[in-house]
Amino acid sequence: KVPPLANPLAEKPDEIASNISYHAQYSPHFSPFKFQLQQAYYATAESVRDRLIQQWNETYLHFHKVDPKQTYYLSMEFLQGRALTNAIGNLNIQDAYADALRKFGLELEEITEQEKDAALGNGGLGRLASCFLDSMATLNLPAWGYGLRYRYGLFKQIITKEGQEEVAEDWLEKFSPWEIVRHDVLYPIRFFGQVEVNPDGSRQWIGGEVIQALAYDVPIPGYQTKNTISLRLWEAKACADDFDLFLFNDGQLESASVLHSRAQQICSVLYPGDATEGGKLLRLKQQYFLCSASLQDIISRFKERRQGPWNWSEFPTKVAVQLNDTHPTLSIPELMRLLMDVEGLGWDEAWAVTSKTVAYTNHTVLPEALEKWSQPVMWKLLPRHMEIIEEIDRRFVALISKTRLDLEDELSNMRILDNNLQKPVVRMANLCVVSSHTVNGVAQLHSDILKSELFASYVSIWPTKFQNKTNGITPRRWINFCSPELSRIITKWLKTDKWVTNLDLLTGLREFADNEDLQAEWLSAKRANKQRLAQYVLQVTGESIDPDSLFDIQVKRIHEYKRQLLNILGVIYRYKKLKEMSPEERKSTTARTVMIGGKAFATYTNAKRIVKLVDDVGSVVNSDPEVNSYLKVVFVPNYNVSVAEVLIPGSELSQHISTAGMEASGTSNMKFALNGCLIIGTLDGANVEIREEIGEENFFLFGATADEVPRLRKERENGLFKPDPRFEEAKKFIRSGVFGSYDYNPLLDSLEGNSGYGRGDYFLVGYDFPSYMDAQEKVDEAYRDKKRWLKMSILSTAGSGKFSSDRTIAQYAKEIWNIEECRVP
Ligand code: DL6
Repeated sequence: KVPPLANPLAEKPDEIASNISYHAQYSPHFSPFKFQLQQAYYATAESVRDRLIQQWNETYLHFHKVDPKQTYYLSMEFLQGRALTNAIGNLNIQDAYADALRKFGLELEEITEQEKDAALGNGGLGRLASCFLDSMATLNLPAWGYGLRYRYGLFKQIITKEGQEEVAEDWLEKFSPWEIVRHDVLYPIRFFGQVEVNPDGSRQWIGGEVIQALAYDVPIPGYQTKNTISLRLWEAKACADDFDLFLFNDGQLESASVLHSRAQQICSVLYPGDATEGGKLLRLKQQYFLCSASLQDIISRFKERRQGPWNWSEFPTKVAVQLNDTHPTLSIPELMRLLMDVEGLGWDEAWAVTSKTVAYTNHTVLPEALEKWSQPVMWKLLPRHMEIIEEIDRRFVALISKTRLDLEDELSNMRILDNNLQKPVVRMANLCVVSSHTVNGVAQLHSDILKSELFASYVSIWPTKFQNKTNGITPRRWINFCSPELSRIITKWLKTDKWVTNLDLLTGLREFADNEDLQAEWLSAKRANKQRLAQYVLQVTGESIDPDSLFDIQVKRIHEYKRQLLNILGVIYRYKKLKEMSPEERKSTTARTVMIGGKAFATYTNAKRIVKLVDDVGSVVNSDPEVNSYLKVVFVPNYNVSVAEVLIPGSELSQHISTAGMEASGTSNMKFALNGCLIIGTLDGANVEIREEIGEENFFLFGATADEVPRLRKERENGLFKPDPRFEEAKKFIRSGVFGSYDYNPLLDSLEGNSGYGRGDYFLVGYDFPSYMDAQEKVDEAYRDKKRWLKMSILSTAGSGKFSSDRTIAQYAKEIWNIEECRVP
């Protein structure tokens, strides 16, 4: 018997249970009268969604009425992870939902486990965007996210005997209860075609093919506030009359729906392979699709909120557009086009509006990640935008030639267009720097490098344009919900739960770092998290790991600059030494479980070799009875947000060991530190600031510094590098074939030679190896002193306050966007 839907704002378990049963019966997605875990998940999610919709609509109306300046965060990636735990946590109704589900004989945890991760992102940049949305909502800021509704998220990683295999991740296999399609929000998006000059000299882009962008909205609830903002994801759709019924009836089934399948391709996957021309064109289409749909939507909202005539100079006082890296750069020429060709503004007026509206965040200095698009491809796909880009470039050259003769020599590198005859390209980062009012890096060291190296020439023209905004993470997902027991202890000792929205309060733990009672509680919470992690590892790999050993974790995208290779070479050396020890000697060592996880881009061969090596080392070490009670090595497959939520709380040591100067910030370092995990790391990205905050005595530092790296590379080129014998021994051990018959020579060869990106040990693994091994010895020693380790762990959490994304977003709001809180009453 199903009671009618009770109050969607229900808080009592009985009412909630009746909402759940209502959805099970009247929002059916399965055969009737079945209520197993899947059905229960969808019904539970829908009951939570009712509540979100209520708050969401109120937020929408409130923003509409107040008409504040609003930020639009444009990103090709959002790594949202699961939504259910987060939603009921932010709404503070976990206990009521747990009680309600118990009435059906179900546990909340088993229901939340049913949800597939929304993995519409690749790594740090995408997860940052999702943490930012949580903070924007929590801080009651008028802000929205815009992205793409990829049919398949980031691939699922399967580890086989051959190494990593990629399988499409079907996050929409059934459906997502968190998205609402807005059938009334639809914009035309043109590709190809030509530019026509009107009799009055104005220009118009016509012809080509037109598809539609359809809005899907995902609610983003703030923590303990009514404010619920939107993540608007665009889906590509062909127009109904693009289906050629005549051809279809004539048996030409595929030709009949060419535009439908082209539209489908646009949002099929995140980062389609770009080795081919077709792949490159598809990526460019995706980027333009996001930019055009979002800007048409932003302009339409700007108009809708104006009563009576408006002045376009008002636009930047109502709209801030933040470009999450260069992927949405086409927003710049698209906004210019819409303002000039559709709204009839002149160049100067359109340029003033655009450059006061758009700001750009850089997330990398890696040369291969700095986007450059082929000019011929751009002319073909976006002819009007290329005209506009050429004009921006021409005006920039004129400005420098007129006012800054001293920059003449640097001008060719500063220009937006690289007119190299063989391969003319558009440099997207340069277009962003020239056109944005603000450019920021994501950690102090990275922002300094941008100013002194990558964008140095621009700094003297626009000294105030460049800022730093050190990244942050949301404390809700990354401790409060994923480590409830540790959170409860923090609340108990701080005598307040306000730290969840004011993370600086964690410094209050410092005075208790030596307290034996706190240490005992801390130990027991960490131990429970380690047991949960051990259970997970057993379930996904079949490997049983010992919660009494030190849990040492490195999880992130696999990349040579992140140096998972340094980690595994260290493990190999350790294994060799353990083999050489007597059984008695082994007993005095610190037992460790090393876990490494992360996905390698499908075409990045060396990264895939690293995955294979880690897995092979694991197979040998874990089955070696002499050693496996002192060392285990696990490759954790398919690392994603939900896996991180289990790994991070159970970690004790985490590795952030990139070549200095190459990791823009890192955000997992912040998540680990917040969870009382100690860091072994280089002075790179946000490690520098984390170490400052938690104290250098609580951080295991090693390696060259960023300003030493160029000299060290030069010395190596000149044959001056003398490898440490331990490094040579580890490589030789791999070459001896101990870890199987796979050919590791190409990987090891990348560590030899004198120079070259990806060769000649460009990432300085050999140079940093000895100091890394010395730091690892200090880790072993510290871990043997349980009290000391616990104190360091507490101090790590206590020093993590700065790394809340609430702090980062408050700084963006004040120092870049100039927006203010707009709280729903
Ligand atoms: O800013 C978020 C995140 C940083 O923490 C990482 O250090 C950085 O590697 C990452 N960058 C990218 C680059 N993608 N592109 N282009 O993901 O950003």
